[in-house]
Amino acid sequence: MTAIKKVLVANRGEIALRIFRSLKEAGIATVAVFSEADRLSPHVRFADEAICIGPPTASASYLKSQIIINAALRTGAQAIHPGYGFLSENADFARQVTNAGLIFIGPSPESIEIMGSKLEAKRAAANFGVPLVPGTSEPISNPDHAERIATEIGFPVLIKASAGGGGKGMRLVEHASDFQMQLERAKSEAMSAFGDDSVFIEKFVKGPRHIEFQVLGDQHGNIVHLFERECSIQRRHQKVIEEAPSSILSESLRNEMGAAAVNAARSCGYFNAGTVEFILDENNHYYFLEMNTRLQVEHPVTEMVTGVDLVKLQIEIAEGKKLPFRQEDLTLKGHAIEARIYAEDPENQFLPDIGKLSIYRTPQGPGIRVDDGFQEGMEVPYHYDPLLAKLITYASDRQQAIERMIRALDEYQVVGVKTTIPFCRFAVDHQAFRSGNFDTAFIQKYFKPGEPSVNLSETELKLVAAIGASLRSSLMANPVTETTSEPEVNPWRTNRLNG
Ligand code: MV4
Repeated sequence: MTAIKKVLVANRGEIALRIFRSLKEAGIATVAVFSEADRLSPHVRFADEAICIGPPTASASYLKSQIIINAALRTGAQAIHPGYGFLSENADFARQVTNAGLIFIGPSPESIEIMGSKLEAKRAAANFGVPLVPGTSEPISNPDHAERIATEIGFPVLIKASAGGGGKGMRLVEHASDFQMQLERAKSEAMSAFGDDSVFIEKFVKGPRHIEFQVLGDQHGNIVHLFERECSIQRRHQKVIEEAPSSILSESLRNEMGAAAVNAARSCGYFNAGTVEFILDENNHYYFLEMNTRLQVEHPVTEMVTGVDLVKLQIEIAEGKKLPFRQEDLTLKGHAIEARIYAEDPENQFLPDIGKLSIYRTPQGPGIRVDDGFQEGMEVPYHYDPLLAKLITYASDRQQAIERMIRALDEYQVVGVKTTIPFCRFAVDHQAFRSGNFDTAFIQKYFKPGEPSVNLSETELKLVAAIGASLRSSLMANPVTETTSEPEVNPWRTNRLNG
């Protein structure tokens, strides 16, 4: 057991702030690292100390493992929290951190390695009785043999890269006649993207739901699950809306899948926080897909419905403490929804929209949590993921959480960059979402880009533009401390889709 007194967070933006908050509550000193583009970012000011680690490009800063480890050693931090993205699922980084005498706040390098290989992950999970999609368990070596197996499984099949994940390096083959060509493409893509051309075949599950289970394990072999998150509302493998619990799971299916998730974690000797990803088919059969060996973007919905601070527990687990609860102590209460607000233009193929946040006001009030990394007046840097904020609403039931989300999205004021706020509003207000009857094809099915998603009146459009322009030129020079007149645009209307 090591009492951690100081932690370096090897990340930026909202997740760095999120981690600092739990560290501060635990009385642990905080160290931020930042690139030259992040000198003025909130995560830098929020930490007790901050160290510049290089130029804006991630590969020259947030991905520089040795520079980050040196920063920890120099500041006397005993541990590094990697957040998500960047170095979080890099087994070599976890190993280097440990070799430098520091604590990696996450799983062991071995667990990261097993789950980083989708084939190894499936093999490990299958050994622990976790259901898999029918498919091959070895990398394809003989193309003709592979085609025979695909035919036995039945088309359509997916060819997946073992080193891929999250939808990267996946190919759909609808007919046997396309198989050889798609196999070649999949292998060459996998080689150039991951330096590893191992691919495998799975039966294609049509219109699945994406359901993932949060797990926590300590270093004494105790593992529990903290129920599921429904993440079916995605666009090109980017999650848009997540919620907990899923409206489709019965109590018994939840318990069964939860036990399977714990077994998947056990199969690779897992400790710390992790996520076990399943797909659920039309007949409510579930299949293990992969395991993410990090804290996830959407972890707040789990925190809301379980009352557990996942980051606090990550730190305690890294210190060697035992889990403070058993499975039977954990219960679900209420319903939480998260909407990811990106600085992207839903009307223009979701291209990142970079600029200054001349107005930035977050919603407030009952059941609202905003995890963001921005303040009014800041520039959205173009070097990183354009996630502005995660807006989480919590209520006693799903219906109320939806109404609250719509209210909060309407209350959100962002001027200066285009955002996915109207798109999120469209999704949560959609009949298919409200009814709970949707799958991973939701956006493909219902969202028609090109149709204006913000339908303001002429007058409103002009006013928004005029206010934006005038604020852009004057706000930073003369910060507004008092308003003398009412804004002429009702902010409660600006994020609406249709009237
Ligand atoms: C699948 C699948 C259907 N059948 N595997 C996409 C992300 C990666 N984790 C695996 N993915 C899928 N794997 C089989 N055998 C459909 C998807 C998939 C998907 C999964 C979860 C959420 C959204 C998705 C969107 C498209 C495809």
